Amino acid sequence: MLRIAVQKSGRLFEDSVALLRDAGIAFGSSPNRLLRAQASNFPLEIIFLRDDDIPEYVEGNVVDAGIVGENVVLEKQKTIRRIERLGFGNCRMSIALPRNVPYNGLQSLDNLRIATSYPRILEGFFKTQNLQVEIHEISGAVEIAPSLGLADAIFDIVGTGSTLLANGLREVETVLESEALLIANPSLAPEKQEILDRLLFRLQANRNAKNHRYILMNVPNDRLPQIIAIIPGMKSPTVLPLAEPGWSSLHSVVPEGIFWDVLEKLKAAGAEGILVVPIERMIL
Ligand code: PRT
Ligand code: ZN
Repeated sequence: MLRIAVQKSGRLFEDSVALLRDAGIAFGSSPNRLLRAQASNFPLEIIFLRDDDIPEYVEGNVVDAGIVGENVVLEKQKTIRRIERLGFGNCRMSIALPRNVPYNGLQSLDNLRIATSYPRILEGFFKTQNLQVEIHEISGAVEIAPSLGLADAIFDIVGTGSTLLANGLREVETVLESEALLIANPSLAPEKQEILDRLLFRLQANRNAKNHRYILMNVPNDRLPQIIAIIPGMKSPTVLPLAEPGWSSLHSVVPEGIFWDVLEKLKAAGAEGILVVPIERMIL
């Protein structure tokens, strides 16, 4: 049995639970009452924790794996293995100044007092810049520190930026971009590693499916070479004869990010009856 920690409540909770469910893992969850859930169809136990505790519990073998923001992983500096980037919980960590304070690059921050809940990341950043700042660690409501006179600037998580705006602050430097990560203990027993590999296989199949579209189209045979050249498929496309002589049906898989461009080119090159279909699961 593999034990995985996910956030008990908060910004990563829903996406973490959805990620496991999309991987076909069934478990009852009412995290407000229960702190653990047992999957009924996969050797997995889910433990619901505060996100800040997850890296330490993974390092200490209390759980085998966890889903947590990269920002927390970087701040906690625990010995863990990064397994996979999960594509949700995206945010950035930035330095912000009161709106009326002029900013002329990092030099403007020299010798300022900066409030943050992430002192280690901030310290690491300024070390690489060869600048001195005074870091004030506070555990929450960092964005009000400048207006209280506690600090000259802040370093915090930014999503849309509206919290900064509402507190009269402006983002002046992005220090890092973060997303949720799957992490694991560096020395899992082989049986546990095998379960983690099975989980990872499922997560990757889902992610590949989301990132691609299946396309089908009818093509006059004399245009086939030209049209095949347009398609950036996994391998070469499938070409099947149509009942109507001189025509073929062509099938392929196209990355999500470019399929509109590809469609336009295909149409211009003479493809007809183009269908774009979502993919349920995809194993490369
Ligand atoms: O209770 P627990 O300790 O588990 O949760 P928490 O309160 O420490 O964390 P939570 O649930 O707020 O965030 C969990 C993780 O989500 C963070 O560690 C990040 O990896 C990620 N994440 C993504 C964010 C945001 N987006 C985000 N916007 N975490 C926090 N915020 C804050 C931001 O600092 C601001 O105060 O949300 C507020 C709104 O942001 P704006 O910029 O959209 O206004
Ligand atoms: Zn937290």
